[in-house]
Amino acid sequence: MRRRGFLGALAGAALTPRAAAFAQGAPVDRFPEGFVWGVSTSSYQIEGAVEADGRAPSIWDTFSRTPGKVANGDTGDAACDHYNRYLEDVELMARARMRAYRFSIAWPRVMPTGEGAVNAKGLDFYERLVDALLARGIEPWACLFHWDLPQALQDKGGWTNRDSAQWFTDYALVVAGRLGDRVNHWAMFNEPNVFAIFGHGVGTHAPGLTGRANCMAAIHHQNLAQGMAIRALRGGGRPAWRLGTVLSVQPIRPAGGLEANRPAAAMWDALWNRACLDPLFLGRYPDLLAADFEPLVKPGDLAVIRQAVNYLGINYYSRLYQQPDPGGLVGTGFGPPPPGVKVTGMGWPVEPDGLTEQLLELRDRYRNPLVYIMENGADFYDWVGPEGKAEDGERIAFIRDHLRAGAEAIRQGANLKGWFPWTLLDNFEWAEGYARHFGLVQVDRSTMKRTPKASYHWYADAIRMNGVPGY
Ligand code: IFM
Repeated sequence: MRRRGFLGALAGAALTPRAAAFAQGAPVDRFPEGFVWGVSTSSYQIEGAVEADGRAPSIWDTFSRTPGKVANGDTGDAACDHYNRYLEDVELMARARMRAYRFSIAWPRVMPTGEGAVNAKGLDFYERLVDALLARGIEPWACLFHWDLPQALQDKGGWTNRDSAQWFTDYALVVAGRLGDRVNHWAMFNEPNVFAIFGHGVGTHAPGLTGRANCMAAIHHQNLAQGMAIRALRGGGRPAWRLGTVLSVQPIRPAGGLEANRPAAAMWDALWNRACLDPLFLGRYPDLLAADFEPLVKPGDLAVIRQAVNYLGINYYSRLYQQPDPGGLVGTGFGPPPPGVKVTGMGWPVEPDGLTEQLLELRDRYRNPLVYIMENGADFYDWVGPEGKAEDGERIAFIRDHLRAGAEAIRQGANLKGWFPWTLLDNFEWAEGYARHFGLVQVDRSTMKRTPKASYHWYADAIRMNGVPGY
């Protein structure tokens, strides 16, 4: 039903067994037994209800309400109203037989001033959510921080203040203390690198700080917080807990393939990829940034940061192309992708083989950690067809090709154990507001009605087959 178009052209041609399987809709790639099929979201992007039950403002409330910061003046005030509609959203996951859900906890719901007093009603919401997930056979994977820092902590310097590592550790213990009898999978952070770069260096995301020093401080203090929290959770925790973190890792290339752009690519790679991966797995910062981190790193910090995580979540979207830019954060800027490469609505190149490359690099450089794809997806225009179904063939092709790239990496020895597409619902895409659509499910902005897209049904097929269906 969802196979169409060019497959007709295959009719009569001599097919390889692989192409024949594809033409018949059989999975061309199967994943190992026990492969985890899930989906990811984040609190500020979907919850809404920003004033409900004692939640205090986060830096994203402040930022999005500042004129000119977010496209169309959008805010997360309503988002997808998931706070009130979570049962419907859990049902959507259950109907597709998703078996795991990575969501984030909003720190300002749980500890409105960031430290000290705990807001029981905030934790109650996550308890209701976790119970609903478990009742439908979906494993909750909780992420402790996906960018919505309590504004009260930002007023004390936020992640540029070294105390942030202790604030985070205390908060992590509170959340795990309440939910840890039901939640086993914990991610400390989501994309601390991206949060530091755009929120503290470039200034296009909350809290809107700029400059290299702020960016590096935010990176180091999140790294430290991660290490301290993992240590604290291990110390008083449960054996069933699986403690990890989630990083955005993308292969970096010189723009235009030019030799002259190679140093820029190396510098951006040091910042984007290595500044979080290297201290976690190798216990050091990259040489290219040594002078930046030197004033921040206190004796013992690197030993705290280097923790044996149970898993690494990685978010892969595309390769990044770099060239020199004297005005850039570290003297570099984004260059164009190779000519002819398709781009998504965000302008990001579609390069599934970059995922294989990335997974093999983790295999070779960091001793093949256990990896889950915690985000992978695309912003594409979609529409509701005559049958009332949201059609998004480009998204299906995107997910299909990335799943194949993941399967290829597994064949080559990568330790990839699960897949969480980004994302369940069309949501608040940070500085882009609601104009961008990454969801498997459409959300009508005036009624909040959920309409599963073709990609949702296709992904449900992938889960059922434990493989990559034809399309
Ligand atoms: O929406 C974001 C998410 O919050 C973090 N990773 C990238 C996604 C798409 O931009």
